[in-house]
Amino acid sequence: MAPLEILEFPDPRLRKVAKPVKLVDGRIADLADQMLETMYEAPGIGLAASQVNVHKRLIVIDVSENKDQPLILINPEIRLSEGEIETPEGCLSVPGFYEPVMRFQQIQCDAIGRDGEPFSLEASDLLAVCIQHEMDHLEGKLFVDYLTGTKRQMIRKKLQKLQKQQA
Ligand code: GNR
Ligand code: NI
Repeated sequence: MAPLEILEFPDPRLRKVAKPVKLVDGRIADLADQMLETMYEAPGIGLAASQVNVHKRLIVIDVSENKDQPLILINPEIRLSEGEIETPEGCLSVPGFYEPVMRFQQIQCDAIGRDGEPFSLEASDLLAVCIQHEMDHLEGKLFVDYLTGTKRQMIRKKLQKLQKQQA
């Protein structure tokens, strides 16, 4: 199975707000599996459906060392959040750039799994950061939005130049 194409900043499609998944059916499960494959191949520790141009509230994550703990979160909601943590973040849609971003250090979230069953998850540190990063994608938000305008423009110019060379 070929990996899905990942949209890159400043593609305006990354700015769309994703819609809730109404029914977790086989097609959604297949999409989640394809997204995991795309994420592992990239490689990355998370991927939001928005990044593969599917504007539905679905994210996949694996922060484990051995890449053997895939998480699929459908319609994720953060219920509780506490503390602060600053981590250098990267993004498959902003390739090659890493900048520190402030996030909640610990969160509790509710989501629906690949099997259609609701579940809750407590997360801290990198997993918590990754969930927040992916949930931002569902709102059309990117980590570069937390940087200064100057830095964001510099990144945009560099990426646009690379994208023109590849076209
Ligand atoms: O692969 C990724 N690494 C990463 C590192 C720090 C904080 C967040 C991330 S998510 C990113 C993959 C991605 O772009 N997900 O949307
Ligand atoms: Ni990202």
